[in-house]
Amino acid sequence: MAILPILTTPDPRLKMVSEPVEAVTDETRKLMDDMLETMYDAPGIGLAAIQVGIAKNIIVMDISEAGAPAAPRYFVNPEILESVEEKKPYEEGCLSVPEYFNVIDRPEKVKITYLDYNGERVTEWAEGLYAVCIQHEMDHLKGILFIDYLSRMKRDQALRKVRKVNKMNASA
Ligand code: GNR
Ligand code: NI
Repeated sequence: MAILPILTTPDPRLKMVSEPVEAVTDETRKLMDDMLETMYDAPGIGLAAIQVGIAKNIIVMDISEAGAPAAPRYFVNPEILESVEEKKPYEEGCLSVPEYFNVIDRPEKVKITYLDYNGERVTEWAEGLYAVCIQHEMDHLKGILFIDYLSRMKRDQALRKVRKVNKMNASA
């Protein structure tokens, strides 16, 4: 296993549209293992492959509560089949936009289909934090960051914050 470097905005790779995976192979699973380790190390509750520079439709997630046993989830080629009309606000953050948080409205339930760690198809409804996180991660696969939903002013504020954090980390 390996901890991979996480890209931060304005890295242009974060705007790429990721490609479907042809089959879930041992190579796919190795990448997912490394992504999970990278996510736990960060720490974060989700990670899309493009955040480590790989433009493939792969996501890892663990939304279990602190202190609870680890509950990793793996998503290959996820698709949203249905979304409810009702939107719910949630304060989001992103490892690619370090130390910036803001509230985003998203559909409160989405029906998704994806391939799991073993390449088996799963189709289910996601709600609560699961719905927030899968939509945030699937946006990464399309090159979208949560700050793209904010006003120009708030997005610029986020970008300034990231630049400052990156500068501090570089000099530390
Ligand atoms: O760790 C993360 N926390 C989070 C909080 C609210 C909404 C979305 C997220 S995902 C984020 C990790 C990340 O950047 N995934 O792409
Ligand atoms: Ni993110």
